[in-house]
Amino acid sequence: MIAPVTRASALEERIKAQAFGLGFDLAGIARLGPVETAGAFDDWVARGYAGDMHYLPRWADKRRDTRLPFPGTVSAIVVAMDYGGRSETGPVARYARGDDYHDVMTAKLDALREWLAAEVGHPVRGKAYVDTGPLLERDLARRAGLGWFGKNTNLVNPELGSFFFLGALVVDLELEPDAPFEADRCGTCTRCLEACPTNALVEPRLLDATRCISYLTIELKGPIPEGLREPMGSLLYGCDICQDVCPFNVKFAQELKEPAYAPRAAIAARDARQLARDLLAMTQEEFSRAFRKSPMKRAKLRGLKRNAAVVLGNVGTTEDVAPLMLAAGEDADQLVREHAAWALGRLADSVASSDG
Ligand code: B12
Ligand code: SF4
Ligand code: SF4
Repeated sequence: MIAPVTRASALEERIKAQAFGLGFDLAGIARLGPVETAGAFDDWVARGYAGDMHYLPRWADKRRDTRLPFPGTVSAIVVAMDYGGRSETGPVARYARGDDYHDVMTAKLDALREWLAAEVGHPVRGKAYVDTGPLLERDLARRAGLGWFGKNTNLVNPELGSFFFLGALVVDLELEPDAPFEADRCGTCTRCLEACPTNALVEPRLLDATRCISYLTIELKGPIPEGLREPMGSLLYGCDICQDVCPFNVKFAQELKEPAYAPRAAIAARDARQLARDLLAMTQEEFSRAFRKSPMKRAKLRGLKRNAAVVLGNVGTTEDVAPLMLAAGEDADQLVREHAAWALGRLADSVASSDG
């Protein structure tokens, strides 16, 4: 008879090989159970750092034990998929330039589950999670050995950096877990904390999301606090700064290989000013067509117009005054009008100071 560990490890190796074949860049296995860092999550919410992301504190109990989101499951196959940290920086964070990673990765994880059922010769109960449920994905990924919690809060892998998405397939099969990633490879480095333009990293591994440009440009539905508009600079959607400066990304960031994440036409080759002007002038129909399947739909057109106005206020020139005046006077949404008026004020100040 074959010893269970030998059988199991052989299956685990085949699962990982299949995951790599599907296009994932890292794969590991974790046993489901109580979440060691659930306290860190609760503290973070209690401090108000989740801001308006009211969906996060929901299902707090399920977040404390990874067996609860899908009862009957006992193991997770945790994967990471690179999105090309070597691509140039720009007004849209790299992760959001192409198709929505939730769709791309969920389809691949569903395919992995089908393959697994055929491989073990019986149906496998389980579910793919890519930001789609009460799972603390970074916690699960560390437990599966994929990396450590960097001081910028991202999961960092020693040979891939951090420009990757995470996902998990929870299953009802007992699988041999990988060793958790125990080391803290940040050492004395604090580059990410120093580089953050809004001081959102209040201490190592503690992010005040209400100050984070990613939150302000994507999740926040209302006005962007005035004091945080100028530090947004030319960032229209998301922010990669605390990852760009990370030595593990400087060294290991990859070229983009997944075609689904390639920038869509509306973004490719547009600089911040051009893209901001395009968005300010866009109708809902044009937006729906240009951003079909894009993660940028999350901010909705009104959120993107708000962000575009801030960007033009920060990096615009006299050429941008006319589109901003149109938005300030005629946009149907008060949110957009107010941000456009702010931007006009900023531009007037900068023209006055360059004249003086
Ligand atoms: C809410 C959310 C956000 C929020 C808040 C981010 C945050 N740092 O908390 C906002 C909108 C700001 C955001 C931004 C981004 N996000 Co986001 N986000 C999430 C989401 C949905 C939940 C994260 C969460 O629960 N945060 C609450 C905090 C407390 O949890 P945590 O950051 O995961 O931290 C855990 C550990 O670090 C640990 N921990 C924390 N502090 C401490 C301290 C000690 C001492 C110890 C031991 C442990 C510990 O415990 C925590 C709980 O397990 C996850 C998907 C998911 N379901 O997990 C994606 C996710 C984290 N985001 C992701 C990405 C790509 C981004 C951005 C890079 C996008 C961008 N370019 O703009 C930025 C990065 C900003 C940053 N510096 O984190 C990826 C991260 C991949 C990776 N390599 O880590 C995820 C996993 C989505 C995915 N499926 O790929 N995001
Ligand atoms: S994503 Fe940008 S704003 Fe948010 S913590 Fe990192 S550097 Fe700061
Ligand atoms: S920049 Fe430095 S401190 Fe921040 S995550 Fe990377 S290694 Fe860690």
